[in-house]
Amino acid sequence: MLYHLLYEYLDINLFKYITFRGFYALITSFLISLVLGPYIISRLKIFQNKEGGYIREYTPNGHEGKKHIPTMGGILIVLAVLISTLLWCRLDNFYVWIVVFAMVSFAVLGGWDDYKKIKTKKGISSKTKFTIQLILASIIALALYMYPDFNSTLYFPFLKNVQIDLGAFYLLFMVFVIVGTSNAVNLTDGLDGLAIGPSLIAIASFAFFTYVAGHHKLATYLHLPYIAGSGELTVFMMAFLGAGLGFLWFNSFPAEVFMGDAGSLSIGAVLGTVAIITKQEIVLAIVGGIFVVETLSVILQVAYYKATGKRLFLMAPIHHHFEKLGMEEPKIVTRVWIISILLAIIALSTLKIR
Ligand code: 57M
Repeated sequence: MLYHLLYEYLDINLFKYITFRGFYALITSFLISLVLGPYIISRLKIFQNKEGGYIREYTPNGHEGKKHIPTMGGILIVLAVLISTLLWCRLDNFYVWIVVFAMVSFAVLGGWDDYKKIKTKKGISSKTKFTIQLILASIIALALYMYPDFNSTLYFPFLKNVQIDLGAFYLLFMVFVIVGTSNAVNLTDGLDGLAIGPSLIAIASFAFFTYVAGHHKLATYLHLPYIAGSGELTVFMMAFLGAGLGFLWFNSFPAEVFMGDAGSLSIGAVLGTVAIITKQEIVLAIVGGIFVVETLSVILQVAYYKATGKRLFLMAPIHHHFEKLGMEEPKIVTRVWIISILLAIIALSTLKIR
C-alpha cells in the first residue's frame, strides 16, 4: 500500500526499491509479532487450558511437562506477515497474492486441525487434511500454470544446461512440492525451535533467490531463469523472515508457544510455492534438507517396521531418536540449525557453480 501511496502517488522514489521495502517489511513484522506475541499467547493459553491442555497421544520422556504450552502460535506469524505485506508490498503483483493465498489457506487448514485437537483431543482425519491440502495445492498450481509466460521447465542446480520440460506433468509436480513441503515442516515441528530455525534459513535463502529471479541482469549473469515480477516476493519473504524471528523469540527453548499445524503447514506451503515460482524446487530440497531427512526418517521407520517388525530408529522422526539417545533438546535443535545454515550455503553456492 505504501508503494502505491508514497511512490506512485507522491513520487517518493525511495519506496520504489524492493530492498528498502524489504528491510522495513522485516522490521515491521518483527515488531508486530513481538508486540502481539504475549497477548496472543495468553489468549491461546486460556483457551487451551480451559479445554484441559493439548494431549499428545504418546510422549517421549521430557515432553510430559509440555502439554500446557499453547499451540496454534502460527496465527502470530500469519497476522504479522499479512499486516506487513499489505503495508510494504505492491498490491498489484500476482505472485504476492498467490503466496498470500498459500500462507492463509494452509494456516486456516492447520488452525482448524489444531482447534479440533484441543477441543476434541484429536485433529481432523489425516484423509480429510490430505485431501484439502491437495485441493489447495491444485488451486495454486493451476493459477501459476495458467499465468502468462509461466513455463513448465524443471531446472537443476549446478547444471546450467540441464533443463527438463515436464509439460502438463508439471502440475502434479507442483502439487507434490507444495503438499510435500507443508507436511515435511509439520513432521519436523517436534522440539522447541526445531521447525522455525530451518524455516527461517530457507525463507532468507529464498528472499535472495526471489530477488535474483526478478532482476533481469542478475538472473542472466547467474544463469538463472528470469521470472518477471517475482522480485516483489522478496518483500513478502522479508516480512515472513521478520515474523518468523518474532515467533522464534517465544518458541525458543523453553518454548512459551508452539506454532501448531497453523504455522507448520503454512510455512511449508509458502516455501513450496516460492520455490516453484523461482524455478528452484530442487534447491529447496537442499536448503530444506532437514525437512527432507525428517520425512525420510519416518518413511524408512514405517517401511522397515512393516518389513521386519523392528525399528530402524529408536523413534521417528529422527529428532526423537537423538532424544532417546539422551541428547538434550537445545543441543539437537542447535545442531539442526548449524546443518541448515551449511545447507543454505551449499544451495546459494549453486548460483555460482554453473
Ligand atoms: C507433527 N507434532 C509433535 C505442536 C506443533 C506418522 C507419524 C510420524 C506422525 C507424527 C506426528 O504426529 N506428527 C505431527 C508433530 C507435537 O507438536 C505439535 O504439533 C504441531 C506441529 N504439527 O506446533 O503443536 C509435539 O511436539 C513437541 N513440540 C515441542 N516444541 C515445539 O516447538 O516440544 C512441538 C513444537 C508437541 C510437543 O511435545 O506436543 C509431535 O511430536 O507429535 N508422529 C510422531 O511424530 C510421533 N512418532 C511416532 O509415532 N513414531 C513411530 C512411527 C509412527 C514412525 C515410531 O517411531 O515407531 C511422535 N509424536 C508423538 N510422540 N506425539 C513420537 C512421540
